[in-house]
Amino acid sequence: MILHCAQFELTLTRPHVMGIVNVTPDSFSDGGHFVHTSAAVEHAFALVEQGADILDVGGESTRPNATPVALQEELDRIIPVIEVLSRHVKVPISIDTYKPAVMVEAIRAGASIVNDVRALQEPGAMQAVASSKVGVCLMHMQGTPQTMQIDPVYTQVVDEVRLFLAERAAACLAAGIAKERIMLDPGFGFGKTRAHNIQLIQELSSLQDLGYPLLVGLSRKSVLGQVTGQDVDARLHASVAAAVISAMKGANIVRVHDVKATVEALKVVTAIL
Ligand code: 7PJ
Repeated sequence: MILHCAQFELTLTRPHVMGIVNVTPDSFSDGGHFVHTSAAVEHAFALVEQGADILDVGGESTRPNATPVALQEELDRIIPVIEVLSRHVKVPISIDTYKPAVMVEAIRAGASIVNDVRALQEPGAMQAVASSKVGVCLMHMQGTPQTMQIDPVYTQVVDEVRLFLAERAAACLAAGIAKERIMLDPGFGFGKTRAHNIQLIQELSSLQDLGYPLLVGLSRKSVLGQVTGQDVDARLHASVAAAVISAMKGANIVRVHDVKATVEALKVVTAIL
């Protein structure tokens, strides 16, 4: 499977690692450490050194209950980082945003992938991606980050996630976005209980027949805390286990904080598979 994102072509014959670069003072993890451009850039360089295949730059936390960030503040955080990275690293830069104006500016600054937790549902978002050549990650979420964890309810979580992702992919195709530019993500922790998250990972393979690369983000998430009893800063081992099982269930890209550990673990997976 090949993913086209701007000038990049990723051959997804082995699981790829997307390293998380937070530029957010209130982020769920690494909060406050990478607020400044230079710190975020240094962190990103380190992740590439550790083997990251993609860098995912985010300026607004989407953790449950996070305060929304104003457009200009989000731009001020991420644009300088993307400008430097796109000139200095050889891997695609992804922008984690749902705001069309941020997508447009990030693409102008050199981003090659739009990673949208709202799956291009904001007015103007679809057009922002369609009028470029960047790749796009469509993620499933029930509700909004402010309310999504209050009481998520599904009749059949896997079927509902699959249907949503299929509909959003179809909308992208209709808007002129080539199939090779699209990847799908069930959205772990976004309006899902522990049981929903576990069932989605158990049945991840069933999303493969949609015909698109699958991206999985479980790194340091609360479901791993629920299973291990560990705080967010002590979920490395759980996160690596989750990345390994995701890859074995068919994930083509895993979105992680801990790149070095994940890259090594996935080399073992690839050698054995
Ligand atoms: C995800 C994301 C995810 C995609 C975040 C966190 C919350 N993008 N952005 N998938 N999670 N595609 O990292 O804990 O799971 S922010």
